Amino acid sequence: MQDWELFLAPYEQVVSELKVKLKGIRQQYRDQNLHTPIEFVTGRVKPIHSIQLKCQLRGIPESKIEREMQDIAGLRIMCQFVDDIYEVVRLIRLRNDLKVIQERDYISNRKESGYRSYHLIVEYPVQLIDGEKKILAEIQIRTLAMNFWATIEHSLNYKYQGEFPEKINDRLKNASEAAHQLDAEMSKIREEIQEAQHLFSHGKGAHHIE
Ligand code: 0O2
Repeated sequence: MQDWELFLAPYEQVVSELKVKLKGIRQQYRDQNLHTPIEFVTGRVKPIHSIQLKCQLRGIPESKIEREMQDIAGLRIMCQFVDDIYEVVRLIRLRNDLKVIQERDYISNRKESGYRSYHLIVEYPVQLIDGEKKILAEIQIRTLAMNFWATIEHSLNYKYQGEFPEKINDRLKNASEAAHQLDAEMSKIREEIQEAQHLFSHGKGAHHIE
């Protein structure tokens, strides 16, 4: 690649714009005093050395990076509840400033490692001084518990360079199940609270949550 900085500039632009837009969704819910399905948003442009490494591992020639490497621009949306993830996906699908071109549900189908998240690949038209350019971006949507697991697993993986001993793999999978159970329990607690509030506000008296 002749000039990485120039190549990555539109990706920087896309990450900044999508961050603003996704944070905008959160703000709209807050302004209306509603539960927001988005807790927080982060974004990054893949570092050059990671792009080069992925090219080597997957045999991607530099001329095909733009179409074949779909996560150079990466956004991550953290949610409180699993249901929120599907609500965010619905909101993103409805938008007409981007086009969803691929979806991967690693929540219903968790990865072998124990990884859970919902991935969307979107095509986003960014306006540059020499015209419009369609850029691919990956949006990962996950709960705080999924993020907790993935963040730690990723940093441990880095230390072990992807080669965990079998026992560690099993323990990480168990930890992933524990995070999954925690998500399920939090959703159940929320449902019971909502049910109690509903009964109370409809004049059926106090309801005890057991
Ligand atoms: P980084 O540092 O986050 O950018 P495929 O190879 O076809 O299965 P592909 O193209 O690798 O799919 O995309 P996939 O699996 O849909 O998403 C890849 C990204 O998801 C990773 O990016 C991670 O961010 C995340 N991810 C996927 N699997 C795992 C996992 O087991 N553990 C953790 N912690 N994250 C995972 P990068 O480029 O690997 O890393």
